[in-house]
Amino acid sequence: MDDPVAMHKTTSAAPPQALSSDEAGASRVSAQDTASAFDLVIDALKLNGIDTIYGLPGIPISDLTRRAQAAGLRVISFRHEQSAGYAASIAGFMTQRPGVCLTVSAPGFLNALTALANATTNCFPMILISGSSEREVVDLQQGDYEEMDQLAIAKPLAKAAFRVLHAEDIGVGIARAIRAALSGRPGGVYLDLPAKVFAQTIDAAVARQSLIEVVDPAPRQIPAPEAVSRALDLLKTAKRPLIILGKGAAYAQADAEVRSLVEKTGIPYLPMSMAKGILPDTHPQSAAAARSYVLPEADVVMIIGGRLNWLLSHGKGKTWGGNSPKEWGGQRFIQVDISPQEADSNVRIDAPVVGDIGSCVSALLAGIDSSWLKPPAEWLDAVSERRNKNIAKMAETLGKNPSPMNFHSALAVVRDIIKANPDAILVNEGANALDFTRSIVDMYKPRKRLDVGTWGVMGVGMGFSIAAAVVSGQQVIAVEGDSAFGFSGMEVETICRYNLPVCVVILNNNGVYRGDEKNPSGGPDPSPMVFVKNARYDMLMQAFGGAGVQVTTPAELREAIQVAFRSRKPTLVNAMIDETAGTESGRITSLNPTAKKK
Ligand code: OXT
Ligand code: ADP
Ligand code: MG
Repeated sequence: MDDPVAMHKTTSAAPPQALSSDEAGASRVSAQDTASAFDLVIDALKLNGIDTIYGLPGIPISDLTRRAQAAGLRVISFRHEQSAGYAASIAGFMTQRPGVCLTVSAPGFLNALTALANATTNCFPMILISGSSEREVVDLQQGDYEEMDQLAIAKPLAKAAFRVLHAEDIGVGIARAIRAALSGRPGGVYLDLPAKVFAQTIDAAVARQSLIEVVDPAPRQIPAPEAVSRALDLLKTAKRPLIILGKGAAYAQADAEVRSLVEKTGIPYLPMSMAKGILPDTHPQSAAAARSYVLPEADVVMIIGGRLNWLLSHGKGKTWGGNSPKEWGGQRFIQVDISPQEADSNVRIDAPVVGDIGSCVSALLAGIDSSWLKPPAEWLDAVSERRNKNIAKMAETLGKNPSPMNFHSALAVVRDIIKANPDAILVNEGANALDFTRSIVDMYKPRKRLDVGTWGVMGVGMGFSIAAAVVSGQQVIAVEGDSAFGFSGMEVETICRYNLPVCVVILNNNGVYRGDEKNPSGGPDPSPMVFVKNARYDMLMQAFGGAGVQVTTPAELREAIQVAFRSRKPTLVNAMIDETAGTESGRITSLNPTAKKK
């Protein structure tokens, strides 16, 4: 960039008034003698390759959104900050650049905070920038407009949190935020910008000097050679090896290396939900359909970019062949991760390989030559047999056409659609709507499946869909439980406003998990688990000019999605599902306290 800071003639320290886009555009190109804090924020972001802001305007950041748009940044304005935050976080996951979310003070900040915490939990790089109130008034608790000590509140939920008090420090603040979000294990970063900062202007030459273009924000981390040898030595001893790919492996964008490692070793692999598609789910080495067989049976497990958290039953207990929830199944583990603290979090890791996945997998590959012995045929055959059995069972179920339509018959359609459109991005949330989609719909390319992640959080659907469409330009299909959709449903207006190629498919079973529950007291209120029966979510999309279709059969569903994909028009397909088809909490019923008691 020739002139990172657009300079302005500003005679007072008052915040610049709202600019028409003409004025704002002109002010950015003409050489002036001072720069405003707004311009410093915009130019610092641009200088670092950030081209989109996801946010919701208001005091004190409205002008920042206007000026950012005038300066050529894409500003996607949402109806609720939580969706903007989720959008930013998933943009970070998809692009390896921190997604930026911009909000107003206290309530706006808090609305986005769930998304920031979710980003940190999921290792997504994101920066939440919030305007805030006057420091001295906040600190004396004198009741300022939207008063809140935001920095203190953000700290425990973010990977890092910073505040900038002087315009001269904006460049440093944004540079630190970018480095914190991207380096090592990625995460959510909070940047506090009090309204007073926006009122500041500084000398343009000083401003120019203050900006930092972050060099190598996510440095490669090369694993120690002895760690690589230790891992390979352990892998060589395996009779029943297994590779588990987590979403860190998807984030790392080392797709060719990961594929090569899997294929050269010949080891069966299990993709975690958002790692589906790093290799196509139809790959002969995929053990996804033999999950409950391979986990307890494997003797050496190599985890690449995944954690032994609840989704992997903490590496022990029945899932892994232990007799009690705490008992270790006897597996030996290799863990490839950028975080040196991750190993031993749940069970002993015999061979930690610490570094970025690209470097680690390349180093492992360097130690695997043509003399490498493939796993014993006995193991491969046993995995294949189990897998083929489950796939055949699934094919039988998917071949049925029950009336009313159920999860399987509806998702058989989505499965075909993704197969025919492997570049489409699948966003997925719900309970049954999530779990059935994960096992039924095969993914063919990396980073095409975006879902509820580590927290199993509802509400990501529309934010993820919007960012996925904005970042990639690809068609998005969001498969949503009706409850899940409700958390961010108003964002269909945002989808229509930006005319994004998003097709929302609601698997509408009239409730949370199922729609047939009754009030146990016999009173007039409905059960807490159900919604208005046969709700017309499709009309919500129509209200904003999108296409809304209600369907009751797989044939109608197929037609509706195909039309949406052809037209790329915002579409909501309200797919009516048998309200008795779901199970409590989908596949994680056992996590309910009553089930645990039993
Ligand atoms: O090996 P076995 O035999 O076991 O078989 C497995 C695979 O081998 C096999 N499989 C296959 N077979 C054939 N072919 C293929 N291709 C194939 N692939 C796999 O299938 C089985 C299952 O495979 P899977 O899934 O891999 O294995 P398993 O054992 O299930 O894996 C375990 C887990 C833990 C890894 C997995 O289950 C998982 O990833 N689970 C994620 C669960 C999750 O996160 N759920 C979301 C949260 S639930 C709940 O909390 C909800 N809430 C509360 C709430 C939340 N979450 N957030 C907020 C902000 N507020 C409140 C709410 C409100 S869900 C919810 C709404 C629900 O209602 P909706 O209307 O939205 O949704 P519906 O339920 O549809 O009504
Ligand atoms: P999943 O839910 O798919 O199992 P997790 O979110 O639990 O995945 O784990 C992702 C892991 O990937 C984290 O431990 C994180 O430190 C790691 N990770 C993220 N990016 C990289 C990278 N570029 N290189 C190595 N490890 C990474
Ligand atoms: Mg439902």
